[in-house]
Amino acid sequence: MESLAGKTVFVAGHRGLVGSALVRRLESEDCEILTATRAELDLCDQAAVRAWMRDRRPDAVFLAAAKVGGILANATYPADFLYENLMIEANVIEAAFRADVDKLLFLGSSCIYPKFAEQPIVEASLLTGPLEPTNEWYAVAKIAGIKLAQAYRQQHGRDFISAMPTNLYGPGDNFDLNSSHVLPALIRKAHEAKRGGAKEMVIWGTGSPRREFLHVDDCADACVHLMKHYSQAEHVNVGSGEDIPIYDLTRLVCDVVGFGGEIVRDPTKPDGTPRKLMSADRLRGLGWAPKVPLREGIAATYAWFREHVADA
Ligand code: GFB
Repeated sequence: MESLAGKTVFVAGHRGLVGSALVRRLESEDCEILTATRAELDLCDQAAVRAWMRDRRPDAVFLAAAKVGGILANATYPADFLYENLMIEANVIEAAFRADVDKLLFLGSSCIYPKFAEQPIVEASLLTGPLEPTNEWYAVAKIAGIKLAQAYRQQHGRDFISAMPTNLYGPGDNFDLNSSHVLPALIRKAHEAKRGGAKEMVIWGTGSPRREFLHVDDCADACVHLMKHYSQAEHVNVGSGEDIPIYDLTRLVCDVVGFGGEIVRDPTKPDGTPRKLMSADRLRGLGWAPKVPLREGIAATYAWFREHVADA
């Protein structure tokens, strides 16, 4: 699938962070974009997904629908994270097979890798060691998704591929302090501390874990690149190639937001995996590189937060 022009493309999960970025990105591809809200199509309902896919018969599918959340949400709702993600990916991948979809891209997550994987993490590290306990439920579901795509490729010759994005951020993110990932949480905390004239803001854990961040528009661009140019069984890491300690990230966010108070650590909250920097070599070898620098991406996301959340 060298071009998406004239194709019908289903973005599953188009209201989420990645799905909405995919829709923005696909608008310049001259394709017909199919979407379905949760009210129109429950992706956990096998019969409904089969019927929807049979009736629409898309040429390509981006499987960006998932139950997602930050470290606390993952640790608090293990059943939801495992069950919902297994159901969504099993239903969409199997229905895509039945409806003769030409190409499908499944989106996973960097948490599929072992907790103490050698850094930077190469794709071949999958299933070489124990997972990080705070998100093993989500990780197991995402590993099953990779294997499903590979199984349909092997047994039925389908061009189903997988991309593993690192920690993503950008417009449309979840800024709820209990369920969000770290970057939107820090933006909200710094903003509210500044607005409220607070002397300090609290971050979870020790601040020493390192994370890699990628703007979601870069992720969407990488996914379209893979859809057009990649057709192999092995999943592909999608990252920026750089990581940063959470404490330093907090200082960067505070600088962008304009909060000059103290940063206080809360060690009663989990750190999660100490580091998860993915190797970017494979994707770079396929001719793709990110465009959005971290500071610029944070500033744009802060502007979006102010307009759509804080001041809305
Ligand atoms: O982004 P995050 O929630 O998830 O947390 P993971 C990253 C790091 O930031 C952890 C710290 O060490 C947190 O303790 N942190 C500091 C905070 N302050 C905060 C805060 O206010 N909110 C949050 N949320 N974190 C997730 C997985 O892991 O990464 C998912 O649970 C998924 O399954 C996702 O894989 C990409 O990076 O630890």
